[in-house]
Amino acid sequence: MKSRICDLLGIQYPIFQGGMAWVSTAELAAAVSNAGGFGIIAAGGAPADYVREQIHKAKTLTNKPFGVNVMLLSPYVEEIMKVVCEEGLAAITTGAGNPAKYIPALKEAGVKIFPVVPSVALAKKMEKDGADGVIAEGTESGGHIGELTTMALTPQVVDAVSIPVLAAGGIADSRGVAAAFALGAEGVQIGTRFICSTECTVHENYKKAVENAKDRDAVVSGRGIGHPVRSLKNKLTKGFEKLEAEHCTVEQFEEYGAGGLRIAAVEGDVVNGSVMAGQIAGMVSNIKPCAEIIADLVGGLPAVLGHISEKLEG
Ligand code: TUI
Repeated sequence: MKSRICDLLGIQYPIFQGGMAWVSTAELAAAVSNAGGFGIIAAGGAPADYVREQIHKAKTLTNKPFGVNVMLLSPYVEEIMKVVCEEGLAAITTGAGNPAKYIPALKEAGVKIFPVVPSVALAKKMEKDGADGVIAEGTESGGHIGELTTMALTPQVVDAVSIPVLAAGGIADSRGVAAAFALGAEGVQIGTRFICSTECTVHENYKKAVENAKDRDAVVSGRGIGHPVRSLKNKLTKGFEKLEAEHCTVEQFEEYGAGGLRIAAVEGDVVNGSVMAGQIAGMVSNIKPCAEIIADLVGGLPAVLGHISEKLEG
């Protein structure tokens, strides 16, 4: 399992760990990088000092390359971009917006950039602006999502750009990895599977909720107000449903959900909090060390390829 992404970053496998706010801490990122993937610390909505501390912590836990995910709706984006440049990170990923204006400074500092793109148009723009690769993230993903599925978005992005494409959304085993490569991707980004890892520091209740989730439990709230977020069905998502049915304002919706992710991830209140997870949560039913998760993803590929050639070549 090799691609241009491995050479760009000096990593063994082109497997990015999703930058999940309140979930993707230094411990998780370091464990993924130590296992040959690319671990990513999520900046989420946290201040730049937190991000710097997390980077320093990860540097004590691994000597492999790792990155930071910058959520572009954060009020601290400018300072966080300065921190990632000063710390000489290998790469960042971005989400929830267009990072074009930060690309020149990142390039100057030697930090590679992989924006998450929900559309072909943004993928093309990112290539033109100097991105090193793009992450085609399908609506199967957890958290803040776009409209298109991984299956439809990935090959369209692959056809539109020459830089490497990673596929994300709905991938948690070797079948998903092989499918992503079949669509032309040269790497994958995996979030939900890594929530249920030994090294993930999220509250145990959050891990259990993902482990116990079934196929239709990861639902979307906020589509009606133009801010779709996927999380596990609970009292909070039922409240969102009610608010949307009553044609609430964006402000009312945001006020109801404020702080929900921290309540679930840190306090472990998975009834009233926001348990962001992707549709593939239904297939995640155990907790394993990151090294084992990655060994399974890679080690399972020959059997998947055997199945494909047996069924397709007769
Ligand atoms: O960013 C994510 N997923 C996230 S961010 C997040 S933090 C949060 N917490 C509470 C409420 C809202 C957010 C939780 N999950 N994924 C990457 C992603 N990026 N998904 C969609 C996009 C995206 C959307 C529009 C990327 C670019 C974009 O561009 C618009 C434009 O300006 O062209």
